[in-house]
Amino acid sequence: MASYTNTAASTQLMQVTVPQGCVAGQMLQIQAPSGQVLQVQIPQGLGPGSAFQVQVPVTSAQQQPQYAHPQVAPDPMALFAAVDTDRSGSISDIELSTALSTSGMSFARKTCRYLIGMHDIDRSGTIDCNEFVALWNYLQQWKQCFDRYDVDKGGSIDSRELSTALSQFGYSSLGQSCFSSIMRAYDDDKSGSIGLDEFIQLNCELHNLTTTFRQLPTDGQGRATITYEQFLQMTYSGR
Ligand SMILES: [Ca+2]
Ligand SMILES: [Ca+2]
Ligand SMILES: [Ca+2]
Repeated sequence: MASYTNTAASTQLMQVTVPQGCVAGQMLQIQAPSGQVLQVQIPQGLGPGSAFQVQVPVTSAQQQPQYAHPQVAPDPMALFAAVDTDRSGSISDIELSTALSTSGMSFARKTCRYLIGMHDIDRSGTIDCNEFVALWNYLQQWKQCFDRYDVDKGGSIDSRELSTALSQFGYSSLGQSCFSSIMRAYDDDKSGSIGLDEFIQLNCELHNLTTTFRQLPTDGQGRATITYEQFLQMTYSGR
């Protein structure tokens, strides 16, 4: 399934073939030559049998630099119990924010609400223990993906790192001004770079908007003619 090309002393390109039954945007688990298990997102426009390349570490996990955040992830069940202090069996967006910050991840309330909406299976407006475990696993996959593109290990994704990430996710045709607009739109705290919460929100919404656009009839060169109403509808439904 994989072949390798050396690009630098510590990383190399690994070719990944999309397995049957998988679709663009889905996360795949791959094993790097270093033995590390990584999560990669299938780029837009690719289906089963298509191949794409990802940059992977060649050094072993033991030789990797230490990250700012703890490497030993806490048990999500214990974390849930610690945050659900009134033992109601569910946690709100504020409590989710606390749970994440306890484990070294500072998440904006907006992203906490977004994550709750995505994992609130019974539509109660809050997250129960089972929903939290699913949410936690989802976050861990994004954290691994984020760390891979945070090349300087500074804990945030700068414009160069984001450009590499989006290009490898299949958004290679974005012009500079479009790219800058996206970066500005998701840099909620105006830090000039993209944090993990901003990175998740950016990728989920960009994926949804792209999927919505691809459903429109196009002229074969990626151009679609849409009405004002269609434009508003696709923008808001994709967020
Ligand atoms: Ca719920
Ligand atoms: Ca960085
Ligand atoms: Ca930011």
